[in-house]
Amino acid sequence: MFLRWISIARLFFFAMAALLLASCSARSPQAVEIRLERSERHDFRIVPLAAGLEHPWGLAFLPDGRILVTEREGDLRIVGPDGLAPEPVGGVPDVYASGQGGLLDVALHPDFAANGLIYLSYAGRGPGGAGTEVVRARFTENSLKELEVIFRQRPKVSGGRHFGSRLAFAPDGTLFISMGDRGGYMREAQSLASHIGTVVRLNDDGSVPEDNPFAGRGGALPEIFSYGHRNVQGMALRPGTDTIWAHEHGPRGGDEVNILRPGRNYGWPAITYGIDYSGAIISDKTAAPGMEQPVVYWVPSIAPSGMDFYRGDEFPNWRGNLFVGALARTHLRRLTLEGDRVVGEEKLLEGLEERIRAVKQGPDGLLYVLTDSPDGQLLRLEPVR
Ligand SMILES: [Ca+2]
Repeated sequence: MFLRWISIARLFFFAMAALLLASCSARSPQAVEIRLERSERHDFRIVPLAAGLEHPWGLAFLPDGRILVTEREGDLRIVGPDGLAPEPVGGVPDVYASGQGGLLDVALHPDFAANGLIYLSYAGRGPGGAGTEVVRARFTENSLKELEVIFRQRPKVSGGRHFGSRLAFAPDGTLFISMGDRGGYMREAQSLASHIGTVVRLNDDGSVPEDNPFAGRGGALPEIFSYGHRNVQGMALRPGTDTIWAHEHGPRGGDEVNILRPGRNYGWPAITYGIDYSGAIISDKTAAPGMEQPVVYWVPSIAPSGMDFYRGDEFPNWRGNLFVGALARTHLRRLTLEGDRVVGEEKLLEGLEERIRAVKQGPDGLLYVLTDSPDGQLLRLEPVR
């Protein structure tokens, strides 16, 4: 009798433990199985590091091995070796979490190990509506201190579309911030009197670099580096150069990868390879004098978000390749480059059927990917040898 009670108690214990595990599974990395993938140049496995992330958007690698992940609704979370920190990072500013707006990218200062500075891009409220902003803060004891907003897109306008926004540091220490045309304001992308539809370049404290292309020119906002952009949600420094590449969403068709050069006009909406969602013609031109052509464009759209160049040792046959996340056609796109030309493309992760929001190489030479959903995941791609 006594033994029977023991076994019933034991059964009860295991049942409760199973229930507890199940209830935790929303944030348990074990919730998703490891998958093996074959591809043209490397076989790899997809290892889930964290699940249950609410529309994760951007990621950054801390020197201690932990990973910062933004969630669009406004939380900044830390993924450690054994999963997520139980509490989000404190001190994150209030964001305009509506439509495509919210907490967007995160980047560490190039000298983070010494100064602890991090940067967040987000949609912020203000007179007129909302606009892309960037805050700089000191990251200490899992909290943000000494917050300082170093950039506010001018003007703020109504609507919840096309905020961009990615952050990228150039080798000279300047910070690039990408934005969008805010949806209903596409004509503004051709104006130098507004930040709408531009990429801006700032010093790390938010001041304007003296050598910015429009600094000192009357009628132009001095922060602007390039303009004529529709909605830039991917930016990365090409290794071995001082040049930042970007991609942007087209309308229906016409997503582009561009090489950002100072003062250049990337054409939106005067030239485009896409048409309006309604089928209406936005422009009958795909090229015009004084406007840049993309390195590559996609019709139909793949809805690109996040990008990085592979420069590590773990996937030697991917070295120099450009990786782009695709939201609409749910894959990770690998582009082979020769010089500035795209000579090959391959779709990875199609079997996941997940929108890919971000991709970044980690300091360990592995590739990290965020999936965009209310139950988003942080995945790591590891080579199978
Ligand atoms: Ca263009």
